[in-house]
Amino acid sequence: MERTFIMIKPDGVQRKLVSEIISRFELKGFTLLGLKLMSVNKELAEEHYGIHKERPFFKDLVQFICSSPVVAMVWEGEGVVASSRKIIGATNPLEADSGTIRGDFGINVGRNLIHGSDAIETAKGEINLWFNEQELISWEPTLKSWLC
Ligand code: FUP
Repeated sequence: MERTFIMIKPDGVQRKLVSEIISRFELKGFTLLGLKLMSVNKELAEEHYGIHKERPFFKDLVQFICSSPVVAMVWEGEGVVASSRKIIGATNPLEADSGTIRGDFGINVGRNLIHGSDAIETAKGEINLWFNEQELISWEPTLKSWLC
C-alpha cells in the first residue's frame, strides 16, 4: 500500500495547527502509521532538503526547520502521495487554492506550514530518512463500517 511522508513545519506547530492538519488527512480516509514531535538537527534538515542545496533560500530553510519542533508523520492509503499534495496545496500559499492547508492558513512561501513527499519514490526515501522501522505500525482498521 502506498505511503507518504508528511511534516508539519515549525510554523504549523507554533500556530497550533497540528490537530487541524491531522484531521484533514484522517477525514480523507488515510491511515496514520507513524507520528512524532521532534527537534530537527542541521544534518537531517540538509539531507531532507538536499535537492535545494544550491538555491538561495536553502540556508534559511534549514535554519527554519531546525528552529523549533516539527511533527513528522507517515500516512498510508490508495493514491496517498498525490492526494496529500492536493490536500496541502501549492508551494506558495498565496497561489494555493482555498480548501487546501496552505491556501487556508498560509501567506509566505518560506512559512508554508507543511511538507508532503512529491512522488512515490521520494516518499520511500523520506520515510527511511525520518523514521526507523520500529516507529511505524502497519495496521488496518477492523471496524470497516466507520468508513462507509
Ligand atoms: P513543496 O514540494 O511544495 O514543499 O515545494 P519545494 O520542494 O519546491 O520547496 C521546498 C521548500 O522550500 C518550500 F516548502 C519552502 C521553501 N521555498 C522557499 O523558501 N522559497 C522558494 O522560493 C521556494 C521554496
